[in-house]
Formats: sequence, C-alpha cells, structure tokens
Amino acid sequence: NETVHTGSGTSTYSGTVPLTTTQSGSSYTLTDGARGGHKTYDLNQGTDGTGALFTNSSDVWGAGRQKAAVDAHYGAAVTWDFYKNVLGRTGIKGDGEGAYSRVHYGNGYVNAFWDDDCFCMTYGDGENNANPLTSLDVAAHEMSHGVTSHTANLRYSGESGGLNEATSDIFGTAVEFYANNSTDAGDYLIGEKIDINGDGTPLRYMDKPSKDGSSRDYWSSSLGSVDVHYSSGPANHFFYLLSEGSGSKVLGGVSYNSPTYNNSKITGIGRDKATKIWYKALTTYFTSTTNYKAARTATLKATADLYGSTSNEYKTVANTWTAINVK
Ligand code: ASN
Ligand code: ZN
Ligand code: CA
Repeated sequence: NETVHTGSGTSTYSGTVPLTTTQSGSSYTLTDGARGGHKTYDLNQGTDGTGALFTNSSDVWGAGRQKAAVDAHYGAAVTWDFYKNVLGRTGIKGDGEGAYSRVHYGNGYVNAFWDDDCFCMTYGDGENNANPLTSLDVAAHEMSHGVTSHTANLRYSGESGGLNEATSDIFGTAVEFYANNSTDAGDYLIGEKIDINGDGTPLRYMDKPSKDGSSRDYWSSSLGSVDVHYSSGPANHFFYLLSEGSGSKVLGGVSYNSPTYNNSKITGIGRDKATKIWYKALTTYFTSTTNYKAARTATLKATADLYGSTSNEYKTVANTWTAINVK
C-alpha cells in the first residue's frame, strides 16, 4: 500500500525543507502524491531516459546524491503550491497532472531546462559537478516554461522569446518570495545561489538587467535580435518597477537601484498585484507572437479586468511600460 508522507530533506540551497514522499513497502520514494504524482529521478550523469527514481530506507533525505534531488523535489512542490494557492492553477496544464524532475544530468553540465516532450525539468550539476542548478528560483523558472508552453506558448525567439524568458524569471522570483524560506527569502535576482559566474554574482538582475553585462534595460528596435535571456531584460525591469517602483531600495538585505528610460518616477503597486496582472495577461491575452508593444496592450487589458481602467494600477502599468520605452 502506497501512502502520502511528509518527510524532510537537507537541501543544497534552501536549508532543511519538508518533502512530500510516498511510502512503498518498507522504503520511501520521491513521489509527490499531493501534487500530481511529481517524481524526482537520478540520471547519475546520464543524458537520457529517467534513470532511477530516488528511493530511501527512511524519510529523511539529503545524503550524497540525494542533496540536489531534495532541492528539485522541494522546488517543484513550492512552485505547484504557488500556482495553485496564488493563481488558482492546478499543475502546469491546469489539469492536476504532475510533471517530473531529473537531477545529475551530464557531466559538469552548467544549465537546467524544461522540455515539453517529456513534460519534465532537468538539472545539471554545474562546473566540476560542484554547484547543481537546482536553486528554488531556477526550478520555478524551468517549471514556469511548462506553464508558458501550455498557455500563451510564446515563440522562443525574437521579442516573444524575451517575454517567454521574462515570464519564467517573473514567476521564478514570485515563487521564491512565496516560499519565504529561511535561507531563500526572496529577491529580484535570478540564480544568486548557484554561483554560475564563479564570483558569487547572480545570473540576472531584475532592477537593472544590464548589470549582468548583456541584458537590455529598455526596449529598442534591435531588441528582437538579441538572445532571449537578454531580451527578457526590459520585461524583468518592468516587473521590478511595477512591483517596487523606481530608484533605490533595500529589501531583505539586498540593495536595488532601478532606473527609468524617461527619468520618470514610478511608485510600485506591490509584487502580488504585479504577479496577478502578468499571469492574467499570459493566460488570457498573450499569444505565441506577442511582442513588447502587444504585451503593453495585453497587460493593460488584464489590469482593467482585475482593477478597472480608471484605477491607480492601470495608470501605473501604463507608466511603467513607458518607463522601459514601450509606448
Ligand atoms: N536554462 C535555460 C532556460 O531555461 C535553458 C534554455 O536556454 N532554454 O532558459
Ligand atoms: Zn528559461
Ligand atoms: Ca532569486
């Protein structure tokens, strides 16, 4: 008889976390029976198939190869809970079906990815297999690619590709704040835990995306020709400005300083409203070819639906697009 259990695990990046597991005979597996049966597998440095389902003799996890799996299994659960409890979406497709995670992909593989074909997310172990790419914001970023695929299906190139990437950064960040984990309380940085640059700096910054050396802060006519992980910059910047406003701010010990294209001053409407506006736009008005200009129109429609077209929220959304040079 298989039963749903709450175990616990020592993660790589989020401290000690609860894990939803399944008891099978005298052992336990990383199978989340409360979230569509989401499973976590060990690829053991392989690059195809599912490898082995994580199995343990007790419900206390985190030794050796399990450590990255704890992050991945926890990240999928928190992301599931965020979509369900904050946005009213049950599972990636909204139908309650779980996905699965694969950890220890390849050798020294410095990436993580979502794949529509397997309906699964996969994590490398990073340089020298020393820093798995399993932090909570990265897990939520990858799982959110699944949500985008099954909603607006933003084409992964040009401006729509940048909006696709930004959608994953936006919800990855919203999940981190939602989790309010003691070692991972939430910030507007992406991948700050995985040390992908080897010097402790994050992969991306939402307050001022150009701090990474490649991302754009503002829309321009050349935006569609840059890599989608850099053309996401203006939309990430939009989300930061809409949530927190322009100028300097210290939040949870992190300093932010967010400029505007027209030197306008934006007063944020808060992250929760910004998150709901983006999600409503994504699931109601974005299409596979939505570009930045169309995203402005779509989020304004979403804001009118949620808060009315004479609301402060509506005016702030309009002013914030203008502040990243989308008119
Ligand atoms: N980690 C990357 C991402 O999710 C993989 C890719 O380039 N698609 O964006
Ligand atoms: Zn991505
Ligand atoms: Ca983060």
